[in-house]
Amino acid sequence: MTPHTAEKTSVTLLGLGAMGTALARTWLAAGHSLTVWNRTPVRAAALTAEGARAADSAAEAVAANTLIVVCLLDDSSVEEVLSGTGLAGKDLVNLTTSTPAQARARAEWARERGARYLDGGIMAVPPMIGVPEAGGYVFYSGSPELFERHQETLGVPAGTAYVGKDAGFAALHDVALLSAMYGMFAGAAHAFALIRKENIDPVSLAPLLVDWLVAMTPAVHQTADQLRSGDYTKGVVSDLAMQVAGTQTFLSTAEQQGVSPELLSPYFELMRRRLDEGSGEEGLTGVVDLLVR
Ligand code: FVH
Repeated sequence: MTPHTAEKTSVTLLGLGAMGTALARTWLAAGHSLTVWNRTPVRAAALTAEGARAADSAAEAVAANTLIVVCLLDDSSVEEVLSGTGLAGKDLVNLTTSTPAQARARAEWARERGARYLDGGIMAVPPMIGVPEAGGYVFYSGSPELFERHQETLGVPAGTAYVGKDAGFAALHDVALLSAMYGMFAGAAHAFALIRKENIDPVSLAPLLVDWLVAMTPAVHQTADQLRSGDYTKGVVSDLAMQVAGTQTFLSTAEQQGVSPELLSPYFELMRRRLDEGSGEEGLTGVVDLLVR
């Protein structure tokens, strides 16, 4: 059994990068006994001053507690670090960003070594950790029993969202949300590029951009509803035929402003392809099907 201090689960944390250090501080502040290990030992020094115990090796850190949290750079560093440790009987929670396939393989790898496994996808940057009002949370998937057993401890650094038994689902949700974020940032980059050579203060454009993006994002619910029902014309206000006709205005404006259309063009090409399939009365949902190979 994992030892407890005042009913709080003791935690072992492997990996003290920016994220690992932020996680560690929240468990220490909440009164959890914490054993840490990092490849570069100096990163543990500040935490030992705050009450953590620094192990001399990953194997020693894993031996110290039942709950083992891993937050390393990537999946190959996880394998490297855990390979020499005794995982039998351990509750392994892997918060390292990975692909769904890597997460599923790591779950099987852990099972073969006698460990229970939960995978996590962190929807936060380090300053959001331990700050509930910042809205950060972590997707978890894998063993439901493990999630239930450790939900309280895992909820100390950030909110928790369990998304299923399939160990790959946390990574899949993580990557899906971050991919959408990059699309949004790409759009904002194009918008700023359009005004870059004009006498328009980017700081004055920023709140306009934010408000517009916030006003538009509820359309995601309509997309989801259409994907579920299969009716891509349901509730459409701005149809694809109109939107494709409008793309020329965006491309001409980019050209006139001396801005590359390379971020917009791939999306516009997909809209055109869907229109050419005879889907002019739909909105933009059909693009999803064009992407799925
Ligand atoms: N920081 C962020 O904004 C994002 C937010 C969302 C989630 N990510 C993921 O969290 C994982 C850890 O990220 P991090 O920010 O802590 O990353 P670094 O500060 O670069 O620290 C990396 C740690 O990994 C250790 N490490 C790397 N390679 C190895 C290895 N081969 N063997 C053992 N340890 C290794 C590194 O150790 P050291 O360089 O200090 O010796 C750090 O502890 C990550 O998956 C993000 O995608 C963060």
